[in-house]
Amino acid sequence: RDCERDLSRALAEGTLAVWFQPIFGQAGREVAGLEALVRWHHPVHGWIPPGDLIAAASAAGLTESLLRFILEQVCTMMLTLRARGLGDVRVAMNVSPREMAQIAVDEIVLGRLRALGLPLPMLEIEITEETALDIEATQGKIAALSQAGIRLALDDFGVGYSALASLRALRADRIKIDRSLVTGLTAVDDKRGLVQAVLGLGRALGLDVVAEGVETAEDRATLEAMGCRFMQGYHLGRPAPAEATLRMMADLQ
Ligand code: G
Ligand code: G
Ligand code: MN
Ligand code: NA
Repeated sequence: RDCERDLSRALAEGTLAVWFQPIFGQAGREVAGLEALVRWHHPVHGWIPPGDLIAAASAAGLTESLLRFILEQVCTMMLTLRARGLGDVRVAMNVSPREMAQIAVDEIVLGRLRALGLPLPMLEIEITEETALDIEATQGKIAALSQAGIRLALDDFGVGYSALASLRALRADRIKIDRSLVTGLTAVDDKRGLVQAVLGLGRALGLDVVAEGVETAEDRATLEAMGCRFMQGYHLGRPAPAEATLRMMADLQ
């Protein structure tokens, strides 16, 4: 695709958007966090998947600009939440292995939050095992973020192959169980067994566990009965623009 010029224009004009999906705590009764998800509606090609967007940004030398753009939207959301007395709501941002390896994510993130007077533990960075395994390029940055107080979540947990080692190396605060293990777990014994095992792992290590991909009331009830506190998925709330997300949160209060 020759989206690269369009991407630099979209960055300049701000036509890219960051949407937010709620992460519920207390088994679905309160919004404990929001996950920022980038969205780009290209005038000709339509919705561009985030993975393609990030690849196009890299090819165009715009990786850092894109990260800074997304971070800015995330910071705006954090400032708004604080202004509304919702400073306990954590905001999570995905950082891909390539972004973590290629740019000074630690300096950029810490610099921006400090400049805006935002509490560092209000931001969570979601990384995957792949990032954790690329130790040489990423370990120093991850440690700097974590030591400064930024939270770390290990995303897509349960589909990689050395997940347990990553958890230790990263000192993650949170595990997000990949939705392939969660969606439909009520009817599938081995999914339920795996989710139960990850919940036990979280308890043993003192880590919060989030179940992603909760698509039905039935799966939500099953997860609640299993003692899962944090849930995310289309059944509970879809990704939406900032204003719609804030309205949804106000309606819940
Ligand atoms: O939002 P959606 O379900 O289409 O996301 C698809 C993939 O893109 C997921 O793996 C998600 O983590 C990733 N993604 C979404 N938004 C961002 C972002 O802002 N930055 C990075 N690096 N990845 C993102
Ligand atoms: O890799 P990561 O977990 O960051 O991916 C998040 C992606 O999952 C987002 O693109 C989001 O739109 C999508 N998503 C969120 N909730 C659900 C859900 O309940 N079902 C499905 N199929 N996708 C979901
Ligand atoms: Mn994620
Ligand atoms: Na995930």
